[in-house]
Amino acid sequence: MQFTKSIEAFKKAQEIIPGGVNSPVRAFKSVKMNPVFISKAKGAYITDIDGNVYLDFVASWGPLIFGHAHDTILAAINEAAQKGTSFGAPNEYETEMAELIVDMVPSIQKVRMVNSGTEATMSAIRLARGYTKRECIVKFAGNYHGHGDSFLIKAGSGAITLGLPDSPGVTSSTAMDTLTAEYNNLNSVKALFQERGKEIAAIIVEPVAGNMGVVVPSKDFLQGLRDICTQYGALLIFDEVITGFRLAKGGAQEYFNVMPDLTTLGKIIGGGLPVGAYGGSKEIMDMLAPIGPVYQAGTLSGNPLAMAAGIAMLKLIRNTTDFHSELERKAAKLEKGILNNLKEAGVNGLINRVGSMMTLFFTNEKQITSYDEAMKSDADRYAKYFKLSLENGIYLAPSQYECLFISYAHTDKEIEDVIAKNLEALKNL
Ligand code: HOZ
Repeated sequence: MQFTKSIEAFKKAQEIIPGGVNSPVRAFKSVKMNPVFISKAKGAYITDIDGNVYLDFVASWGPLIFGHAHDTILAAINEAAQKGTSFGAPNEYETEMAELIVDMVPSIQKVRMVNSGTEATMSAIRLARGYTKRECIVKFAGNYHGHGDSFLIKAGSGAITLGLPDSPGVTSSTAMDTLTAEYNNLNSVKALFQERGKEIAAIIVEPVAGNMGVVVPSKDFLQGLRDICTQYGALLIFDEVITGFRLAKGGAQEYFNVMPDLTTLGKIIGGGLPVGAYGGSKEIMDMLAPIGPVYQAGTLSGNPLAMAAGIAMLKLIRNTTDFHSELERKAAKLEKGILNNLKEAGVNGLINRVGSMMTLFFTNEKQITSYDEAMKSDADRYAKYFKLSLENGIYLAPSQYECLFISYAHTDKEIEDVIAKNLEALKNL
């Protein structure tokens, strides 16, 4: 495989864009490669500017759950674009989108649209603070909620990938209001509440962690968080930017049957366009301006193109009766195939998976249930595996600490092909 044009493009980009990228993890630093520049994508495949075609398991970090450039979503965007690209004024797309979200996500009665998952989480904790009149939040080591200041404390995703889980530029007073607990460890949460329960506005959690690699919540963890929040009068925020609509029509809250007070959404509800949202009960959401005192705004919020794409996406999900069962079936098939391959190749590793999100960890650990355990993985081995996979025409996340996403566009034949190529890569590590 030739990467000549991507190498040139990266050189040029680095001169005028910090690190040559607009989001750090894209730079392929942790996999020690030159990033590939993408020219186009359709269905389950993406193509780089050298003409290399890859079977894609990143799916723009999750949202393209029906594959790239789906005809129905393209038609919706095209139709909306003919009528104008931005109004900065109320439009009926927004109400239709809100109706779909309220209908599908069990705990949401009212929802506010924003432009990214980061905006959604930043706004959700402001709302939680305004509602409870308390200042601290609890987050979990290795969870990632976008790049808002309050969340760049022991953060996952690109922050772990680059070894920068705490960022300079976050003031010490902001950092002091973020208390960190251990994922899957209710005692670590209880200890924080016993000491500072009256100051804690909210717990924010990825109901399935997807930014330290996939880490599955233990049976009692999410319900335990619900109980602690109820006991202390704090709000429970599920960051469903990844899990929303992916694990079930109603996201992780439906999948695990645990209801948060606030939910943050992103990615999938834009059908690949920039979008985010946060929602909850009428009582809490009505604290927002213009009804209530908590301020949050945005010219592009509820943008007609993003709404049209998101509406088309949510309708596709809602109307495809075998959607989640098919994702589950294909993902289970891939998981089983890779686990057999690990044995056959004699490589130490394990897979964490919930529904269509999974991570193959190269590790000697028996299980990965927390940030500390995830950090013991062999990121160098992943880098080698990534390179071999890429050269075999398989596009994986360029970091050990991200997810592999199955989409409805992946066929059984493609999954079988990937399993065969995976064995080859594992044997060559
Ligand atoms: N883990 C991030 C999304 N959940 C990766 C996307 C990015 O940082 O660009």
